[in-house]
Amino acid sequence: MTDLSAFPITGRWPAQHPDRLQLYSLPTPNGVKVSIMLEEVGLAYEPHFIDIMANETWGPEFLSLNPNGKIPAILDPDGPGGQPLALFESGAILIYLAEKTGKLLSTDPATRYETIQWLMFQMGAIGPMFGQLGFFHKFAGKDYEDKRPRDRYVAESRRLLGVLETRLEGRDWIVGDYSIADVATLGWVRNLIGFYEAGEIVGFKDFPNVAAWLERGLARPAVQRGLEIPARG
Ligand SMILES: N[C@@H](CCC(=O)N[C@@H](CS)C(=O)NCC(=O)O)C(=O)O
Repeated sequence: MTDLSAFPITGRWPAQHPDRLQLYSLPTPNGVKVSIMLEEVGLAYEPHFIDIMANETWGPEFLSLNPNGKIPAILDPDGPGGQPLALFESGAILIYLAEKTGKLLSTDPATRYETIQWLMFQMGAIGPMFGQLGFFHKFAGKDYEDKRPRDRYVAESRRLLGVLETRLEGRDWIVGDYSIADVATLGWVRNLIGFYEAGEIVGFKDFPNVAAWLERGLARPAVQRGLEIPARG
């Protein structure tokens, strides 16, 4: 039987199935990347709901796995060399799971780098910019009198949607077949026009390729399942 007791996070969120990959997450746009990926590749895993509103990522147990205090994070009992591997940063986790399972990341070197490039585009641009727009449009920042920060993130989000729109011209998916680049990006675009209620302010109707791609992605059963995981415990 696998023993994960050397990892303090398992003291706070015990593994009922220590032989399975442990997922510490929440269904936010960053969290669902990993749950969607796990549903897509069919690995056995055990999800743990981490309540960020209750600051659970800032306790010593969570910080012992991710010193940056953010979901998602994983602990794979069967990592490289059969040893446990703890990992944070959703982009790194997606690459790890793709390589572990041989799914959703091409082995053709050029296509592989192209996919990682678009994954990084999500990590470095789409996520941070859409996230700031959410803050200034829907959350605490919406009450700020000075609208320049909000306008800046509206303009930048709209510009990024334009990049995606051009990229998706004549394509079903961001790079070749459905890949981790799509897995990373779907939840963010869905959130922008859904939970953040920013569809109108960014003019989402001007991006029909992105809308069609989002619909294609959301039609995948694994995506639908992943969007609800982890369920609140
Ligand atoms: N770059 C990180 C970002 C993760 C992130 O921002 N997670 C948010 C939820 S979407 C979080 O845990 N926030 C909790 C907090 O900051 O207190 C990744 O992609 O994994």
